[in-house]
Amino acid sequence: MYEKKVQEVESLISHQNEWRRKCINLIASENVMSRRARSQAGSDFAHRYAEGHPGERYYRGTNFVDTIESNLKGDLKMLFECNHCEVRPISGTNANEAVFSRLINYNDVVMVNSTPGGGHISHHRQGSVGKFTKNIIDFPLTKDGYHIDVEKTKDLIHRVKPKLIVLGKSLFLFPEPIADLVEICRENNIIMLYDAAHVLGLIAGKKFQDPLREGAHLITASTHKTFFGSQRGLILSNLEDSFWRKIDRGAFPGSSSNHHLDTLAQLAICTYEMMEFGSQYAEAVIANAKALAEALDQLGFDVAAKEFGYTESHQIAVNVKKFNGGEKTSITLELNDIILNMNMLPHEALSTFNNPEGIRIGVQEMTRFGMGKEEMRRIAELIKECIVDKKKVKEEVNRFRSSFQEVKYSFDKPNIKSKTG
Ligand code: DSN
Repeated sequence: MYEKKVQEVESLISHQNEWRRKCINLIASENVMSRRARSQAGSDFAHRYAEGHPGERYYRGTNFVDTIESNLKGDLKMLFECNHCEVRPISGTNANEAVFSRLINYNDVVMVNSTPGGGHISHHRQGSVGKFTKNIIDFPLTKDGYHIDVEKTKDLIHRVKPKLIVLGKSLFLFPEPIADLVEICRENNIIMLYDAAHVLGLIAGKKFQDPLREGAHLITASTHKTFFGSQRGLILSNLEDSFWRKIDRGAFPGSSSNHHLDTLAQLAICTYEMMEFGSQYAEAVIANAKALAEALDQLGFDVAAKEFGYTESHQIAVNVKKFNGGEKTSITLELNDIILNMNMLPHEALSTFNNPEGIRIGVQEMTRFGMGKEEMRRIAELIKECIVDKKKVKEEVNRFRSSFQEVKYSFDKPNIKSKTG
């Protein structure tokens, strides 16, 4: 009786696979895995448990995953040049929760990036930080809205005495002022956490700031935006062992029990791809983001932060108020197989969240499919034809995308078709 339901799910999956191969995906928080990483989904590890650490599990039968996990941790420590690495959080928010739950006591003051200023939902009142304290204070921003105002932040720190400051965000165009805030954090015993979810691959490729070297105490991240996947979380640190033990207990048993072993094995494959290709990839991503921003600007779009060169990451922010706002624009683009999200911009009030003035664009996925600056200029034209000229560009989008099907910056052998695409 329920087999039809199974067929329906199978059919939806197959439609998704087929459709997304034809789309230009510009969602800044996504990426694709290589065929070799993707094809490991559903291994026997998908059925298993491995609570605890390699070599000290609560279950038997974990020899193979123990080897993968301990090698992966060692290699991630090498990649990010740190003493501690936690790979068990199953998402970036889960990694944040592991840290927040061990560091924030009731009524502690925590400073974060505001939602319009780009801050992630897990940093806020309604998200993970809000479970532990309601004393959440936003960083003051400079006039352009895309940078923290360091002097005003220092004044505020003296007044509100935070226990923790959380740098890093979801609308993330420029590096954070870690080095400028290190001294004041040291003097006031403030813990500095850097949420690197969006820029982890750029950091791994050594093309963005290096948070631990600049003085952050902890990095949390998801592993599938500018990093190559799979969809999981990480915590990295150079802090002393006694402090790290708290974070370790936050990850397990604090915020997870089993940690999804098949995606762990995929993360290992993706990490080795990043170690091999991360530098070239990160360079191409940033060059592409700048090229797309410049092309959109030249075509009449109101691209944010022009005076700062638009971006130093994989992202661009565009104010589309004159095209009826972010919601309408993103829907029109989706109807033409260009996928991105509406986004609040720094000057907007929280009440605009349903139809903010902005859209956020990320180039990391199309870069992974091998696109370069020339293709970025073509994407800008397609967006302009769709939004300004009100033309239907879906067929042209599909035709253009058909030449970019192989996942580059990987050990995949070209021209071998996979079942899942
Ligand atoms: N909310 C996601 C984003 O930045 O798109 C991350 O969790």
